[in-house]
Amino acid sequence: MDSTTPEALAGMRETASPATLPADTLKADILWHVLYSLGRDNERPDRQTVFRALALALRDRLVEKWIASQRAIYAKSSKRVYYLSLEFLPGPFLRQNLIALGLEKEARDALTELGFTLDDVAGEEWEPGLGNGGLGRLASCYLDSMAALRLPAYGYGIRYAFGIFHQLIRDGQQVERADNWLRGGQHWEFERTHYMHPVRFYGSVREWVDEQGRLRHTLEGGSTVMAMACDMFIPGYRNDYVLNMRLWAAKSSREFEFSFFNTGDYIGAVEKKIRDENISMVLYPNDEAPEGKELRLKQQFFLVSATMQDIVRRFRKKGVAWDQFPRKNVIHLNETHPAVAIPELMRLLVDEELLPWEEAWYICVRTFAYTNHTVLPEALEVWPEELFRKVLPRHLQIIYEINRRFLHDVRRQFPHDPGLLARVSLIHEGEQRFVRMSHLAIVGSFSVNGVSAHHSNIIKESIFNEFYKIFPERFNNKTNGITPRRWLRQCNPTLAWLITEHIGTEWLTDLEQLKKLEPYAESAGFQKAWMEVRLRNKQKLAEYIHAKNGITILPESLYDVHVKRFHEYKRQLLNILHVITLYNRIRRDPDAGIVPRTFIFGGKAAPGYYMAKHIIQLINAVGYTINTDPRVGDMLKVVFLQNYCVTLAERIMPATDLSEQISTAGMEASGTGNMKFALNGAITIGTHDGANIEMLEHVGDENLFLFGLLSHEVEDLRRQGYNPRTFYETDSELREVLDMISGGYFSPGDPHMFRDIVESLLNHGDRYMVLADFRSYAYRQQDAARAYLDQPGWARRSMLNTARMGFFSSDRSMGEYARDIWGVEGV
Ligand code: OX2
Repeated sequence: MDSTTPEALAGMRETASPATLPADTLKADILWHVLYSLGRDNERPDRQTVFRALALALRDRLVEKWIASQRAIYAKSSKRVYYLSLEFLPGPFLRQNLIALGLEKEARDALTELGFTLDDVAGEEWEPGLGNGGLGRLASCYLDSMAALRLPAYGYGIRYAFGIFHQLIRDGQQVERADNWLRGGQHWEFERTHYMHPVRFYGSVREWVDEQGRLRHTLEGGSTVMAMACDMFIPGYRNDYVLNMRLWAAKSSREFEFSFFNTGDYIGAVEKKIRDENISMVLYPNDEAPEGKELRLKQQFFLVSATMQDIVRRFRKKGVAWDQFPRKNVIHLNETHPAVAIPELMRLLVDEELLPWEEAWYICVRTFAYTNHTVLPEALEVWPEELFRKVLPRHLQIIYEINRRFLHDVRRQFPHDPGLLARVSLIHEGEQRFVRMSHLAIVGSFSVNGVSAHHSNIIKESIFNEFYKIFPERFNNKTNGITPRRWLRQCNPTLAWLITEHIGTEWLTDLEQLKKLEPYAESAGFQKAWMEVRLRNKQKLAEYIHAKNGITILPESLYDVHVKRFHEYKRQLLNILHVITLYNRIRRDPDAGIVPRTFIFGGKAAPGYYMAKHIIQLINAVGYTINTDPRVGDMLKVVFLQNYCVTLAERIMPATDLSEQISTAGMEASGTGNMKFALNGAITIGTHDGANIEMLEHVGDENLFLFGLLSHEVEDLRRQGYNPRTFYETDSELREVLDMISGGYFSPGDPHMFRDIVESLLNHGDRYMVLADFRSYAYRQQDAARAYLDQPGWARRSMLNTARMGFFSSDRSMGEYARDIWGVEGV
């Protein structure tokens, strides 16, 4: 057998240990599940049925290991980590689970005997899109690494019935369709129908004095919804350790239904049920722009309340005093979305456990840790006080008390800065009052971290500078990472195998081992093999594009890829301005010697984000014009791939030459797509932003194309009064491009179609400094093209990118969190 094939790769089972259920019964198990779990004829099962049965057979193996892992955590009485996130973006599970369990080869064999291929069967899986983008995907990479490191950890989130919408492109525009990911059945999870926690909203607070003369608070009235646990398993890589991602689904409370039924209001009872279960119905599709809707606040508290009940239940089993709580538990807040956990723990301790406030607070601030993921002002979460009072009246009182005591301390520490109190207050005062969730999270946590060195510095120096002065010891950095199991081993099996052939398999759990590839960077033979693998990956993507978009692209062309959420700060617009520039150069001189390029775009825009959607439309319009212009031929192609998601990312990463990471400096907290591309051997063109800066330090500046303003230059320019028009007036190529867009060149049927975009640049201040960075971007793109012409040079750069990405493993990130923040070790 050809040793470079994925099949051969699947054959390596270097550290595999026997499952309790033997591997060689996989086929029999599949057939068993076809008949007994799915109720289908197992003589000729169809592909979907086989997929589901295989998933169930794997779940059997996962659950055994999960029970064993839970017992081990319990036996060691370990401190537990609770990772709370409103979003998880796990991607398809099948291949990942097969790899972790060491069962890829067995699965291929079993499926072959049943007349299927693994590729076909894996294609049947619909990924759970329970996140918007980077934040949710990071949470999933982290769970994978927590499992790899055998950490005593749990992921907690919401099982939305509808995840992030499915994106279609119709007439060049984004159209949203509901993502009914559960319609195919729930083969990976266990629904704990017997296992529910009540969650209470609304109502009013009654104050009373008990026999001991204590002031007590009791919530009266309100409405109760049940949270049902749904467990999904996250296996560690070949280590027999399995973690649990517990997602809560809303169920109507029985008592209520019965009381309605008894009074004969049947339809009323059903309506109530539907209203209650709406809580976990849909993920809000806004990335970095909180929606501020009541239902969203209810989702947040729903997750928090149910999870806290779980945590307290487990803690109580230990039978130790409450002051031991922080020694036994750490609760990590992924962004501020679950920050109402802080007042919720206070409520439990003060109102229910009757601890004195000071003691309760002491426990609280030793339990919580908070990760900030953004500095965009519009993304910092705030809630109108009125809404908060309506939904969570007791929690608002508690937040006020936290704030009163906090401001009292600040006043003592900084007596000569009266304005400071208003700036750090948990409440924004003004015509309307708002609860500032980031302030709550900082005041209530012992650790506050950013997600790249650059971002963590910005936090300390600007947005949270005053908190940094108050609590300097709380602030720290934990640079993001990605899991090499999914983002190299799984998505790029042939490259993974080539690497393994040369340096062994240790890189899978110790990514720094990739350094051992460096000596091969000069070897002509290895370069050739490397580029062959890459070309094959590019051919596969070309086939996919042909099938999906009907566009023929040259696999030898430079694949220049920009995939991520659409947001103005991510500057897909800057990219398309450059595309048009190249187009104009070709129009002027078809023999200009332009390096053939394929521009690939993908990403979703929030349904209500007008400008982002408009930019998607512009890209598609430009693509149509260029792809159908006979003067251009194979020199330039523009492709928009619809419905960017984890599954699609897995196809794209291995086939990319140039990775676009071009946010306005200071705006992208970290980025993680940047890491996935580079790990697969793409070269980055990017700004001095987020983790790009650390990537530069690791891969070296010959191997990465940096350009554009630095963060402080962006700020200086803004302060001095940035005038985008000067760039328009002085740069004739840029002017031509903008005139074409506003003049209807790409929208002949409706010449005004894209005027707003040009307006935003020229007459509305160009907030994201697209024009200021245009020329340096265009120059750097020329460098990239020139570098691509030297294929051996490109191969060397590509390999060095992969070889030097070890630092960006999520195993490293999780190791740092475990050691520096959580104080836990592997079980
Ligand atoms: C994203 C950030 O925009 C991105 O830079 C980062 O890599 C990712 O989180 C993971 O840390 N919502 N999404 C993000 O921040 C918020 C808020």
